[in-house]
Amino acid sequence: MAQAEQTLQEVLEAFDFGAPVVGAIRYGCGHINDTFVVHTQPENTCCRRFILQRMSAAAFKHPDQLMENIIGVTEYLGREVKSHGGDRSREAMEVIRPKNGATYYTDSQGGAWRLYPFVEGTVCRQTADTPELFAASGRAFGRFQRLLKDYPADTLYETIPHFHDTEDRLAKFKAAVQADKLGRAGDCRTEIDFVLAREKDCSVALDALRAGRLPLRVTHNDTKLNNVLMDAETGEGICIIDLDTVMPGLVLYDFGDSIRFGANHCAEDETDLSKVNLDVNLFAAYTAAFLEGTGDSLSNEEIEYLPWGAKLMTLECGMRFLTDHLEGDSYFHISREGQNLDRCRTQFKLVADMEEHWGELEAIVRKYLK
Ligand code: ADP
Ligand code: GN1
Ligand code: MG
Repeated sequence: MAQAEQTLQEVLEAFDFGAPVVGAIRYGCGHINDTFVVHTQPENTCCRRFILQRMSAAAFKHPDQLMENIIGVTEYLGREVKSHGGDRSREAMEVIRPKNGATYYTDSQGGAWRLYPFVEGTVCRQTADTPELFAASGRAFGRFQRLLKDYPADTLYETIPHFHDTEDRLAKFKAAVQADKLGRAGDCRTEIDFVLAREKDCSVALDALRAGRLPLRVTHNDTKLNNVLMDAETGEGICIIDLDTVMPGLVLYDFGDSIRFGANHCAEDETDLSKVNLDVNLFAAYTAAFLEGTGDSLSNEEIEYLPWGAKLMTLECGMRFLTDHLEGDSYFHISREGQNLDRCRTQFKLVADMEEHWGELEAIVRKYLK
């Protein structure tokens, strides 16, 4: 039994669920945290569900700071949603504190656990089957960005330092290749050379930031399709989840990470690379919807850099998967040997596709310049 399961009983007792707990099982497809759905049975109503998560110790060194960020952001979003006449319980996450009043519970093994209400009447998608669905996620992430536009960014802790610092990711990747502690680098020569041929790209967004051409904003930084809950009836994206990496960043990070994950028709770990193709129509649908969500808050330069967001987030994520493969899969959860290398290969195939369609991607975003 995995360690998280072993301590589950202790953790369940640390929270007040308001009704007897009837079960807790693993849930979702996240790569980072250990997520459980908890079922409770109130006396006179139907089952109430909760999301209980053990935060990843490999990813997050300071759960106290992480939770302070999340409480600040969810309370702010809650007020924004209410002031726009929305339903706070469905459109913004809410942290439920443990009985001891802290923001999370530390178990006897040192694991850090938090609790959220389960947002009912929603679905979480793993692939963008239709342009409409993908567009709905884009509107939701764009709106998220706009709602947080006046959030005091300097109060946010950097939960993972250098998270989208692609130059730093490149340096860490090179160190992993150099150390080659498991002797895996020999089998990854093609992928290693793919990165080395694109070293200069890793500085494109950071150079623009340093030159003052792109502003820092409050960004989500992990805008995969499965980090937005869609209304089960209407298909609209209603609640943005997985707020662990809400930090100051560039808007192109949020745009790009969504494209990386969703603008194709395969799983992130697909092994048949002939099936892995960038869908330019999905790119176009997402662009229109994301920019509808952000309203008129973006500058022309931010819009012009959006294709770079797609390419950089995909290249960076591929590098991260490969680094983890070389280092022994200690960061991203895997369910089979070689899965991080497979994930890396899909990302690099998508980068190559983006390069091939670069002119089309630029033409799509150019339509939105003011
Ligand atoms: P990870 O960082 O590991 O990706 P997430 O916070 O994204 O963890 O949660 C994993 C999955 O759990 C999500 O993709 C989603 O399916 C589900 N989930 C998370 N929070 C909620 C919630 N409040 N209501 C319903 N489902 C949720
Ligand atoms: C992780 O937490 P999750 O599964 O939504 C990762 C992202 C990667 C993604 C790749 C905190 O996202 O940065 O892009 O996997 N999150 C963290 O699928 O590292
Ligand atoms: Mg997630």
